[in-house]
Amino acid sequence: MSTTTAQPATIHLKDYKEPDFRIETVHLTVELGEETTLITSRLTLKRNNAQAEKLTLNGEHLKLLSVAMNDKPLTPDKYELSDKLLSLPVPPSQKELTLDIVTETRPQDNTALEGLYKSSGNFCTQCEAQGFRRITYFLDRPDVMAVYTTIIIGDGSRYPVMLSNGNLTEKVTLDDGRQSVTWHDPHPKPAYLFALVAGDLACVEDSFKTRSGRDVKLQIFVEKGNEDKCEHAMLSLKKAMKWDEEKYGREYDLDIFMIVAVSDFNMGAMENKGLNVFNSKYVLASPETATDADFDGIESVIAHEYFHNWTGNRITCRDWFQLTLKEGLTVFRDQQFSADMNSAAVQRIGDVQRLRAAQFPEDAGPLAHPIQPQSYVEINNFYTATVYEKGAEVIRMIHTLLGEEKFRKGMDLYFERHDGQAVTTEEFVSALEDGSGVNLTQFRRWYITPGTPEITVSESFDEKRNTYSLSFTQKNTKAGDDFKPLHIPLKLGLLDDEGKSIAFPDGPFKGETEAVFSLTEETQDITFSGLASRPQSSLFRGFSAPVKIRQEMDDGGLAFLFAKDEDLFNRWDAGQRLASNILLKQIENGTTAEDADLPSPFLSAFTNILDDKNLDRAFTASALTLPGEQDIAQKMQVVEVDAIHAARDAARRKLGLTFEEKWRQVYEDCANAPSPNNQPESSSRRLKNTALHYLIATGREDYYTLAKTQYLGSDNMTDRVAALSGLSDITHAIRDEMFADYYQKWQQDPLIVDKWFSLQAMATRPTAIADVKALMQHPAFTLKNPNRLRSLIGAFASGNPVYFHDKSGDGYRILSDVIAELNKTNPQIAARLVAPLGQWRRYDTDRQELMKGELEKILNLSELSDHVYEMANKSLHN
Ligand code: B3K
Ligand code: ZN
Repeated sequence: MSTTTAQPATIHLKDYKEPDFRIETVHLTVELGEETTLITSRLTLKRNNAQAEKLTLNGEHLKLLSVAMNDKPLTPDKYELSDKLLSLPVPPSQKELTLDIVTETRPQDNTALEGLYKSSGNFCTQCEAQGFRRITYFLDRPDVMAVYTTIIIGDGSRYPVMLSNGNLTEKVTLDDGRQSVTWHDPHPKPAYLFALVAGDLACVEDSFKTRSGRDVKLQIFVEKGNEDKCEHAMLSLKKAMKWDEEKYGREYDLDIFMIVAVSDFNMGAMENKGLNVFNSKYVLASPETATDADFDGIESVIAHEYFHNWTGNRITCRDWFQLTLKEGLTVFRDQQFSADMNSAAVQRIGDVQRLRAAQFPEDAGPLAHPIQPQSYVEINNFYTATVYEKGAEVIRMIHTLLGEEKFRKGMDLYFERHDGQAVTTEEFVSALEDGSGVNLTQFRRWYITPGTPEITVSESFDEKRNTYSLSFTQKNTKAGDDFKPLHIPLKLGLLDDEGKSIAFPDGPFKGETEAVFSLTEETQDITFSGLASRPQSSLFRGFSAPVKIRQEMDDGGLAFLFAKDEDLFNRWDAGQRLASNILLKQIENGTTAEDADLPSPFLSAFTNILDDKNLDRAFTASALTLPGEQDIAQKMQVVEVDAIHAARDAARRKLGLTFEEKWRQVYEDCANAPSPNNQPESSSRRLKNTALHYLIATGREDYYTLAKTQYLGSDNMTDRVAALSGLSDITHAIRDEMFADYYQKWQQDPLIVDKWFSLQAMATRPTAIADVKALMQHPAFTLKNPNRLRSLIGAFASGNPVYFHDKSGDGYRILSDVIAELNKTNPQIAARLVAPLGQWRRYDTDRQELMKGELEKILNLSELSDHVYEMANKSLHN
């Protein structure tokens, strides 16, 4: 903690220096206790800088009991100790040394959930990014990679399961009756990948035979009673292991792979070597208790953490500025995996929805940063949508530019060249370049340029010459004065009047119907000759670059693409653009769909999709869902939350009423008839529930009853939650009855109760603010559990724009009061909640003042954590 007077230091990439010493081996002995836990560490070090005269180790929130160098105890006058560092003089003549350090911690009091802490009575750790320094004094930086041996000692009846990284080498009972287990991890690793778990946990076991024939033991540890909710996680793990072998040639490298599910966890999961620790939300599932979306989330997070074994663990980051090296790449890999396991188009739509919802606003606001940030105060604030999601788009663009085969060659070279190293994004790009033979010089700018590029497109058709020209201009308001055009892959197709693909009549892609062009200039034209008539272009297919497209296209053109484009992503996107345009026009005119019919090109394309029985039902559901309120907000100069909500709501009601019969039919078909073309049942549920929501939007009570019948009669959580969410916005006895019933039935299961909080937090009914305040007083609410906190406060601030931005300012106050509380106990989570207030420039002046007022209040808190300081300060002043 720092006070508001002393501003925390900013760390710059340009100041990176190699470590003065390297740690070769670590022998840790962790004696677990109910009061204090004792950590004895023996390190062997080698000098790396001939001149260095002292060795400085990181350590925070620790009680130092003793230090010995080369087996000689050091008295306190022989070292310097501050609240963050321990410095020991080492004469330059000394090339090697050993250190023995004994520290004490109190894991049960650790509410920050970093380092060693307790969750539901079990010990666990979280060391990324800088948690290891809360366990012992260390060179806590990713370019220091050591071989670890860990001995865990404790009460074997309380903590029969004791785990760490690598392989179990010994398990004995000591003379004093305590249990002692020893783990050895042969792979050198940075401290952030260290993990330790101890508790009375149940284990679900399976195995996987690698392609070279080795048997790997797979274990998932959960709190007792949850053993029956691990099947999907285990299956996902096996699929991921196989996929990584087939797609990237990557095999697992230890004899055992363990996953532990814990209930108190700051993020989704953590890829510790051989011992992944997971938020239980991303492990536990059965159809009874988890929704289809939960199942998808588990599949992708399990895969993500597993894939880190190669992209992150065997090849790690040189420093934290390189975070996207492992995160962007691994998100790209998990997206590829999920696309291969499920519908690729639906997966891509979801990827882009997440990017636009979280990353685009970040990139347009005060917290904008390049995927490789150049400076930070608190690294934990940089686990952002930009580093992850935009980082994944950057890798995807490399993949698009190189093509599958050359991309694989580049990746093979990357693995071969850098296995066992801590590297930079530059080394990654060089390997991809060398392996593929494709020049990526200009492409590198993506790594250092903040902001979402805007591409203005204009087109012309010369009837005399039969040429069609597209002109593209790049702009990026966040890039500042030194704006330089980026290398942007443009996947493009041309359609004829009927919507059929046209083969390119000339040029480098002659004869093909789809190709990737490179936009590299600030303004650039692409011309096609030999076309009989003006084609309809389909640009940035599959979202081939993370850009905003400014293209004048009338309703007819968008409706045409919405109805016909063979690229399903672009088909969906055209529908979203069209619907946004319609709603924005209404908002501008002060009308809603209650006043006038929706335009007929939109309605006929909508009908077209509604009637098309060959489409994947999950795709149909996405295509028939209007853009979210926040998507529409992004297209407005000054966001009008109430008008957006009213316009969207009225359009939903209109679509409900206009197609009421069809929705009923769709509902019936999806509920009863099997899905066509082997689509998964989840696709049918998704479309069925889309239909249900449109029926409810009609306002007819019959459909409230239908929702209740679905809720009561259903055997799965997807349908139950969909029925509840369909009714969550209304004020009606059926709604209250169902919410009460749900809590009553599921109150014992925290993950299910989280959904109950979220649905109410996001409900847009006039009592919303009072509802949220009342829920904060509910006995099941606590600030201590990150999932519970996110389910109420996170969901309200990010998922209920109308009431979070209520004119009274009450919504903002709820958030800043919670931030103030959490600043003391869990600064990492507190800092993550600041971003919605940082969007103040997007709102009217009254709201701006209110939001800024809350940010100022936060900055004036006494004992402001560095985490919250950085986020609030940038939000207010950048
Ligand atoms: N690498 C972790 C995230 C750690 C976050 C630290 N604040 C999970 C992941 O991205 O896989
Ligand atoms: Zn990751």
